[in-house]
Amino acid sequence: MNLTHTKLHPFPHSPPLTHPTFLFSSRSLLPFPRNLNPAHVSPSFLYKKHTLLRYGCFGVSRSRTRSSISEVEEEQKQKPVLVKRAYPFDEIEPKWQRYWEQNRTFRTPNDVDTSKPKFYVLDMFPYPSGAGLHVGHPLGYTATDILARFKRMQGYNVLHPMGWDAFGLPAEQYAIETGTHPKLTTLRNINRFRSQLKSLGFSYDWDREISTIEPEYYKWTQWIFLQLLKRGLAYQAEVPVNWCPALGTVLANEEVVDGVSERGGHPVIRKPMRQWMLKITAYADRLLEDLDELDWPESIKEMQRNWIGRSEGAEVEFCVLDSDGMETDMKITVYTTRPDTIFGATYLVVAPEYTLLSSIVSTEQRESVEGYQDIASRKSDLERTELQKEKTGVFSGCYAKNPTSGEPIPIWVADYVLGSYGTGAIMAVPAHDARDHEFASKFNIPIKWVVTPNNGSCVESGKAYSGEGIIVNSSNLKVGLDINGLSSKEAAYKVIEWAEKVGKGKKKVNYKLRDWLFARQRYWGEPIPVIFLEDSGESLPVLESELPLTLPELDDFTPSGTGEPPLSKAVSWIKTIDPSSGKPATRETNTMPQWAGSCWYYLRFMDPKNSNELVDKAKEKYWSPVDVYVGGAEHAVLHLLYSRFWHKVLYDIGVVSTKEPFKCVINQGIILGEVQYTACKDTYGNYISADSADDLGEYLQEIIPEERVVKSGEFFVLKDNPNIRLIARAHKMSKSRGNVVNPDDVVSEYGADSLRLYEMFMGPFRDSKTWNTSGIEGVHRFLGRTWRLIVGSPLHHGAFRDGTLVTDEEPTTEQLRALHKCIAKVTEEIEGTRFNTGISAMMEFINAAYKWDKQPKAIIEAFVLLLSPYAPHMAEELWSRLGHPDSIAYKAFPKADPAYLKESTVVLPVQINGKTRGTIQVEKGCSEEDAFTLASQDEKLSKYLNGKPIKKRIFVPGKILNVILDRQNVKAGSIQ
Ligand code: ANZ
Repeated sequence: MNLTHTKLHPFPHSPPLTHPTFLFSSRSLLPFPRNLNPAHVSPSFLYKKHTLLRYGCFGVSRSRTRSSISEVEEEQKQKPVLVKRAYPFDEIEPKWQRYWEQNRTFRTPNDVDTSKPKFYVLDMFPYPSGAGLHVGHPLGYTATDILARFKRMQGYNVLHPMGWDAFGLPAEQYAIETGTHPKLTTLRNINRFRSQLKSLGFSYDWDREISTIEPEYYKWTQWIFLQLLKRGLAYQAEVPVNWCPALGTVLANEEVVDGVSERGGHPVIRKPMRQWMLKITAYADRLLEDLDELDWPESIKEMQRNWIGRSEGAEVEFCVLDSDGMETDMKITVYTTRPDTIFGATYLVVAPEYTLLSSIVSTEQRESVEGYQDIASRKSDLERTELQKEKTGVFSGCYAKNPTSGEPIPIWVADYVLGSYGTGAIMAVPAHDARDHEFASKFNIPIKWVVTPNNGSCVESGKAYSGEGIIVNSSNLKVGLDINGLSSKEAAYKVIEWAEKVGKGKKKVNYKLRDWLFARQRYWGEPIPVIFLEDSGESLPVLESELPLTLPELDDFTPSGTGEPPLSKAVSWIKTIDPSSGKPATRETNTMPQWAGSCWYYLRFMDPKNSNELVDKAKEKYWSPVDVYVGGAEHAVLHLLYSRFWHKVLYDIGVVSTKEPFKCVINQGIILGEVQYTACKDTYGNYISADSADDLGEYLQEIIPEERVVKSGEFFVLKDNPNIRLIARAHKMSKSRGNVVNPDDVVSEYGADSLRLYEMFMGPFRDSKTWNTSGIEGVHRFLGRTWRLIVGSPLHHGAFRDGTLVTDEEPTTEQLRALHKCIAKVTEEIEGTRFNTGISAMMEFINAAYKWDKQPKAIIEAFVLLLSPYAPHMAEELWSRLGHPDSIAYKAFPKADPAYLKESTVVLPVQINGKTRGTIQVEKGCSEEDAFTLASQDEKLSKYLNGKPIKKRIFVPGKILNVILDRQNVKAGSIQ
């Protein structure tokens, strides 16, 4: 079904739905399950079934589309400015940013006093894209900035740097399209990013700024490569790459979509090419083991474990038979994690790219096998191994002998087996592996049961039983193996023991982790420092003294068309001489992948200008490891794994002193766009409630502006018709959806402090959250209230007075209590990275302070210190108005005094003649007399006490007041 059909379109005069006003992709057309409530499912799912209204029909909507952005902007220009500035942030913020810059306030000196504790807090440095910062960036950056400022105030030496991961594909693609040198584009983008970051008041040490594209930086990236090469950890191999014949270039995985090039839609094939590889697999065990020590989110650690994918099993040899069924010299070695199931192996499968395949395949089957190999070469590994995908394969025309049962079994070729894993061949056990079962059922291959579930439960018919259990049908005394009756574990052990004894196999550990393909056929990357002798082709490392090997200038960045990288066009650069032999040589023209520069940048920040060493030993020892590393969950595997690998190599060669680079990693959540409300309509254009839309079959959707929506219980409904339930959903911000919020706009409307505070206040730091403009107005008002409390209301002409309203009076106990409660909470919440609840505590404090007649300086100063990591511009301004000539950034963070944290009052039960008649609230140290007076004044208790003769009073301080009345003098009936 095509979403652009007009059959059900209620607006006959509207143009067909073909322009990009659609909100959702129409790629898949899944049926809409009846039991799903549309109010609870993702609209991308909903849109698989129904038609959309075009944007023009939506009325006023927050949703913008590319074609309508200008209309909406025009409309917004005409709107009156709704938000009145709550305080003069537009004067304060540039003033303090200038101050910090001029005074280099956040510079971490090279020679810090190392007797003080250190705190290294790092953001995943950004790729400076042409789009500039989006509001997702400041989320992590504000959190790290709060931590950095907080720790500085606690007396730590803080390292809080920023830099640029600046090599990358978009700049190169732009260069190809426009001829603009990627360096120009990248530097322009860096300048924009830097000024945007400065406008948010982040306390980076800009003296330490680094960029991966600068030769002084990539000199050391190249140096690390040479160390890897020296240790055999970098090597060359023929590896299949995505080759696009029409574009004449190799494509990165992200440039290939469904087997065709993203640009132009040309077919892409997998073609072996000479590549540089890094032997990360040599570190697989250490990368796995050391994960346990790290204070990282469990989910990332698990993803890394899965990526490394350690599995224990066995390699077993199967002898290939000739056409007469006799054993040949040829063997196929399979890798299996279930040697216990070997008697059930009724066929073998080899991958289409299996190297021995051409010598196995029979003459009759050769053509179909080669045809199959060709088709498989166009598929990615992911496509091939997708479980749901229908299995395909061809018979090789040849058989092998199952070494345990002695039976001949067919050898098939199928792409669900990958050449790059294990041995590229498997023994297929269709009774106990789902993929094998599906394959065997399709091609009528026998299925032999060899495992029964332990608990005797039935096995679902028509399906594989993949669990462990008790072994059956598995004995052949001719080969000396009987595993019947054993558990899967015992049987596996025994099969391995048998295979080792008869020389047919061995125990084997395998990893999913592959060596890292470390070459790109691109211009905009670090040159690989290797030369090739012209006569022998031998590869030699460039001398360390010749580094950096700088990227030559090029005017033409287009691919060469032959698969040779663009650097092959730098003819004079390529030609060189081997300094040791004087022989002519040529340079490597591949460049390093984008991951390279980001693998070790955290080390360079410790010593960014060192031209003799990657990092000075003493500095590294002091600053390592990174204490807190904040970034997006999308880097959970590759970046973090690659840098851990390089770090371990650097550890082995004595460059770094710690086994791991990042002690604690935190992923900030994603910020979704504003919630969008959608109503369902039947084909006549009548609204229908979202919960019943499902029954209709096809239906339409209309975006409803927020003004027409109210909340009713858990749901959102139309204001003028509460029976109509709406779909409420927030979407990832994207240009095409038109829901991107630009931080620059927020800064100019509300100020950087409001943006910082809002991003922290939106919700728990690690969770996904939705942007909400009224939320930012809320925190902006809070800052305004804080300002007015301390500085006073605006004067009649709108400006604010100089100085503050604080007084020199001694604070009251109540004020001290409110302050210290706030200090304790803010401190605890920053330490626990629960920034949102820290802000709530400050809001509570300000509410309490508004009830006081006077604002004692001692209280307000401490509060301003608390506020400063969050809203540094306002805090600096208030701090200076409070009479301090220098920055607040290094002033001691207040400490909570436990004396003020204890609850000051207790609830005291009051008994009269042994019966509890009520309670009174008293100060903790309250005397018997005061307690009695309070009880006599209490509305409920007074009627028992007033005017009554008292015989005795028993008072246990803080616990109870018991009053015994003189009964003889009490008139009957007056008390019970
Ligand atoms: C026989 C068998 C019987 C298997 C059974 C599984 C269940 P992991 O844990 O991922 O290492 N395999 C081996 N090499 C393969 C390749 N190159 N491509 C696709 N599959 C491959 O999985 C190892 C299991 O995956 C191996 O154990 C093998 O199938 C399959 F009841 O061997 B098994």
